[in-house]
Amino acid sequence: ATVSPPTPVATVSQYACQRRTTLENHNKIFTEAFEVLAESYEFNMNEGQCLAFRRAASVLKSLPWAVLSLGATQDLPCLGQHTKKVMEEVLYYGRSFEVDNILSDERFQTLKLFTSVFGVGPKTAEKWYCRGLRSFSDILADRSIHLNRMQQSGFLHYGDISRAVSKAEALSLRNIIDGAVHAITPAAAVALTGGFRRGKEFGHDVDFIVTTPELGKEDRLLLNIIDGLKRQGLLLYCDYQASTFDMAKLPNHRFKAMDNFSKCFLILRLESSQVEGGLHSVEGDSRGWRAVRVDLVSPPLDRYAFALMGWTGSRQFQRDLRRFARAERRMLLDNHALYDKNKKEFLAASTEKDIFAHLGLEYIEPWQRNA
Ligand code: DGT
Ligand code: MG
Repeated sequence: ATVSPPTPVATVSQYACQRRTTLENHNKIFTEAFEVLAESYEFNMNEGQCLAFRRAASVLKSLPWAVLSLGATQDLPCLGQHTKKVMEEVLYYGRSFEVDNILSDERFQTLKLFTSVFGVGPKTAEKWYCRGLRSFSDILADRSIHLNRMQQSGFLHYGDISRAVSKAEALSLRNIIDGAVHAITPAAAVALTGGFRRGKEFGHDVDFIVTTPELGKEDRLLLNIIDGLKRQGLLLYCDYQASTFDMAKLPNHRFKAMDNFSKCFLILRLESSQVEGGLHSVEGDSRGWRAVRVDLVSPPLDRYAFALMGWTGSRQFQRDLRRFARAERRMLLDNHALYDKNKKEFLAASTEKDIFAHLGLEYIEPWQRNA
């Protein structure tokens, strides 16, 4: 890796979908600081500032060189005054005092701890914090708190699901899902998506897309898979959501909303003996199994490319694809469809390459979408 910008410096796009971002991050010292700030703004419901720091981090992640001076950032997009001030501190002192203050702040630490539980978002965490709760034992001892089913499972399996999932574990899960799917119909297919498709070695969960060539059978397929996993004794938790997909609806460019495909959020039991090289978690291995978070989504086959694109991420890459489509092409993109507002028509796609081509973008490989 080079440590200074090559001359002349190629212009860097403000859109992540016009940059190639591998997992090799030469600017970790800055992007890790930005992530803390983004999270802190997220806890304070300041979406604008949160996104500004995520965008800045994403730009730095795409650089094939390390930033060694503020001067080197002069031509980079998405770096505002605040981000540059943080970079300056990191460059001169090796740390940002603003970030250090956040990291030692009791409210930040508590919200971070609470939101690390499956099923607990920033709002619930805030509510618990305001009641004076500071630890898991505070929460579990408070009789006035009602935990929903998801949160109960979150606490029950906390040790396992807060530990990273390895690629070997993800591949073993693919075999298990594959087996469950093919026991139902040999015509169905399973694809590993999310961070693992982008080449990550570890993830917080494992994401799969399952499809059947028979249109309209998506809900049935997922229910059958769930049933199969249950009969094998592998299902520790299941939140199934039937499809609410409406093919006439225009795509929603806002990223926050989840898509409307049939899906389920699961916690599965993974046996050590099924994973090449054993389980990633030391503690889990002595027990012989571990719990893992798995998401399955089942789009209709004609929407497969859009679903695959959306679920492959990264979040920042997908946000910018949608922003680019709207601002630069007058098109609306989401996990379901692409709509051209000029022509007033939907644009079909059977592969991700079709979607990039409709948008007039160079194709970016999944492993280059780690924005
Ligand atoms: P991980 O699991 O932490 O290693 O990283 P990813 O990239 O697999 O992230 P994950 O599992 O949270 O989500 C997988 C992809 O699904 C993500 O890259 C984008 C998409 N996705 C996740 N949550 C949302 C959401 O709330 N809205 C939308 N539109 N897409 C989402
Ligand atoms: Mg994931």
